[in-house]
Amino acid sequence: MFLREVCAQLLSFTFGIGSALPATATAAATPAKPTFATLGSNSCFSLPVVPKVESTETGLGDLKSRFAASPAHSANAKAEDTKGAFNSVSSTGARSKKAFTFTVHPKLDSPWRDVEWTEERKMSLMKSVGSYRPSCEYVTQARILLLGPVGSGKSSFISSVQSVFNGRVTNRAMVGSSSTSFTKKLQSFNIRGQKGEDPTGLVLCDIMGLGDGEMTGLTLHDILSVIKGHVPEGHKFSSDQPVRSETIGYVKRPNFKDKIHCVAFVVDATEILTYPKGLSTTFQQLREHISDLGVHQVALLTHIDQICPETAKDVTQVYKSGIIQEMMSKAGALLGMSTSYMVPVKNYSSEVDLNMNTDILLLSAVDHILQYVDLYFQDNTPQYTGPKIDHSL
Ligand SMILES: Nc1nc2c(ncn2[C@@H]2O[C@H](COP(=O)(O)OP(=O)(O)OP(=O)(O)O)[C@@H](O)[C@H]2O)c(=O)[nH]1
Ligand SMILES: [Mg+2]
Repeated sequence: MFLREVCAQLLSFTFGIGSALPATATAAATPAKPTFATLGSNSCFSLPVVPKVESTETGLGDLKSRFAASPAHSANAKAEDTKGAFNSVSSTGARSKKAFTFTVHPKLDSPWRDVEWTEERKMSLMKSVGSYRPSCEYVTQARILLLGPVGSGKSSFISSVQSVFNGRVTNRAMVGSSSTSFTKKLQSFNIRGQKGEDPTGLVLCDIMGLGDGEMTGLTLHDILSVIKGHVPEGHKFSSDQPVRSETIGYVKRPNFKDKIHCVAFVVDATEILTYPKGLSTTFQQLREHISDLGVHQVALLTHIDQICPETAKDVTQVYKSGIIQEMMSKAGALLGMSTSYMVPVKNYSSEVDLNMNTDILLLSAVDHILQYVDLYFQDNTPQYTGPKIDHSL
C-alpha cells in the first residue's frame, strides 16, 4: 500500500494510444505561417486562433472565420504554439494520436458523483429516455447537435446510444479514422426504442468535425445555420460553398422542429492537453453565438477508458478516477464551461458485446442532455406545459 502511494506520487507513465506519429503528421505539426483558404470570393485565414475577417460582400464578418484546430499536433508544435507561432493544418495523411502522458493519480476514496450501477437503474434510464417526448406542443422530437473536433467521438456516441436500445453493438452513425472529418454531412438520427417500441423523441444530429483542415473545416457561419434550422438534411459541407439561401434545400423559414434544441460539445479526454491553443478561442466564440440563440450547451468527455486503465477495465470506477476528474476540469477550462454541465462517456469502440455499466454511463449522458433540452423548450415556447421526463426515475 505504502509502495503504491509512493509510486503514485513519483511515477509518470505513458499510456500508449493508437499508432505512432507518422512522418506526415510530424510534418503537418511543423509551425508555419498563416495560410489563406479561399471561400467563394472571400478569403479567410486558416489559423488555430479564429480570426475576425471582415467581409464587405455579404456582411458575414467573423462568421466567415474557419476553425482550424488540427488534432495532428505534436508536443513540439504545442511548444511552438505557446511562443505564438501558427501551425499549419494538414488535411491529408492518417489521423494520429499521441501517447497520453500522465502522472498516476491515486484512486479517490469516494466517488465525486453518485451513480447507481444496477440493472434497475439501467432499466429506469432506458424507460425515461425511451419514452422521452419534448415538452412542447410544436415538436415531437428534440434535436441535439453533437459538435466537436475531428475524431472526438460524435458519431460513436450516436452509435453507442443506439446500441443500448438495440441490445447489441451497432454502428448506426458511421465511425471512422482519418485526419479529416470522417463525417461530412449533416445527418440526423432518430434513436429507435427497444424492439417493438416506438422511436424515441430523441434525434442526435451528426456533423463534420471542427477544424479538420484549412480546406475542409466547418465555419461558424455553417454551424449557426445548422442550429437555426436552415441546413437541409444530408447537406454536405464544403469549404468553398458556405450555406446560403441559394443552397439546394435551404430552409428559408425554419420551424421550431427544424432547429437545434441543445448542443452537446464532444471532446476527447486523451487530447485535452494537446488540442491546439486556438481551440479554446473557437469554443468561446461558438458558445457566445450559440448562447445568443438561446440554445443550452453541455459537454461529453469521451475516450475516458484511454486515460484511466481502471475505468477501462471497470466503468464503475469512472467517478473514483483522479485523472478523469482532472481531465474533466481541464476540459471545462477549454470549453469555458462549468464541469456541472459535463459528463464523462465511454463509447463502444472495439467491443462486440454491451456492458451494463457502459450503458448506464451512456444513458446518464443522454438523460443529462435532455434536462437542458427541456430548459430550451421552457425558455422558448410560450405555451410550455412542463417537463414530460421524470429525471428521478
Ligand atoms: N476507446 C475509445 N475509443 C473511442 C471512443 N469514442 C470514439 N472512439 C474511437 O475514436 C475514433 C473516432 O470516433 P468517431 O466517432 O468517428 O469520431 P467523430 O467525432 O465522429 O469524428 P469525425 O466524424 O471524423 O469528425 C474511432 O476509432 C472510435 O472507435 C471512446 O469513448 N473510447
Ligand atoms: Mg463522425
